[in-house]
Amino acid sequence: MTITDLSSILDGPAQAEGFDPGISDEELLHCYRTMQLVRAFDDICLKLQRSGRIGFSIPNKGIEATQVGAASALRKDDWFFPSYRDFGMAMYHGVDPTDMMHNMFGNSLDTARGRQMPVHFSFTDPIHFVSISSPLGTHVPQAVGAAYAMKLRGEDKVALASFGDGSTSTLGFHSGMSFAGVWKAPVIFLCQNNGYAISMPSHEQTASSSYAIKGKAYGVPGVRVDGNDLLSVRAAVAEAAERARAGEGPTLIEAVTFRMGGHSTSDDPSAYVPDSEFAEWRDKDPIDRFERFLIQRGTLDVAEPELIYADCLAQVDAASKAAQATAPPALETIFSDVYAEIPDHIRSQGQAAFELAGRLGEAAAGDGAFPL
Ligand SMILES: Cc1ncc(C[n+]2csc(CCOP(=O)(O)OP(=O)(O)O)c2C)c(N)n1
Repeated sequence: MTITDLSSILDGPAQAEGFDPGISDEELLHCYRTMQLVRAFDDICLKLQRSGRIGFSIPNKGIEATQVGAASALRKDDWFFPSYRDFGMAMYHGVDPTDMMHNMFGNSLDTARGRQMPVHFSFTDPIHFVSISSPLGTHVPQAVGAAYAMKLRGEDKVALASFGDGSTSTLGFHSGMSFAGVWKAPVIFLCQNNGYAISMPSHEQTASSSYAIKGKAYGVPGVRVDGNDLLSVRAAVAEAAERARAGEGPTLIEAVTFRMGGHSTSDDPSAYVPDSEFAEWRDKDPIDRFERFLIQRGTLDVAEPELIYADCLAQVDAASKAAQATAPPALETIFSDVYAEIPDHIRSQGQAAFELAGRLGEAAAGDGAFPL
């Protein structure tokens, strides 16, 4: 299905009797459940942060369809270069919420051993989910480089670089787009235009008529989609992936959406988002829209959404309890995972740190009790 500017499948063709989304019921339900799981994770992280058990979280409420729709159009062996808001992509491809909670608590089972910020996930299994970069836009050229390498190797994989509207003002965005256009790299640029970059509204971010149009200068086709319509996002990303795998190069997709919460748990959006804007987008809630579609076609029973959400909450709650019960990283992790063979001067610094911690009674090497 070809997506034209801001066309919506859910509000358009999907309304017709006998509409065939070309996706199995099982797959539709997996997308729906993943969106609910993202929301449950969000809700529980907010409570954990407000009750002082984690330091920080980044809400996703309102943009679940963009992430899950995009992930559902890609394969497990593709490469994801996500933004900090994209954990729905990992969940879609089977990353366990418990593994995510280990990151939220920065414990010894966190893939980054507590060295990253919360919500800055990285996974190598079951998908290539590259560690999230806090400096905006820096992952865009990385995705282009990875995509170009895959092309040189003759692989038919694609890379997805996902970022917000504010990130289009970074050098990484422009250099990445430029190289991708020249090299015809198999990369998909997904700009999640959620209206604000923290408190800066889109009209102060750019004088362009859209973000999608920015591709034109680099010879990269651009398209805007309804980011709160899972089917539209999925169709646009599927089309871009098909082009990329066929050697036709990159695509820039602008998904128009809205975050129905703060930028992070340190932010108060009521200071800069008018109430009327919140109300307008609440009516376009991506989960509700997809739910209505599934109920209308008989794929979901009216009683099921509540049960599914309760089940997701229970799953995330269990994940959070497991992560809280896991020991913090061991002291020596400060010195590990950088060198294949630890150089002598680092080794002796480590030794001095272990001795000092032991003398202060804070921790001994390996006991995981060092207050990181
Ligand atoms: C290079 C750089 N500049 C500024 C920041 C501070 N910062 C963190 S998030 C953010 C807003 C980003 O907005 P956007 O790219 O639209 O993504 P969103 O948070 O809306 O998903 C800013 C300015 C940063 N992390 N990196």
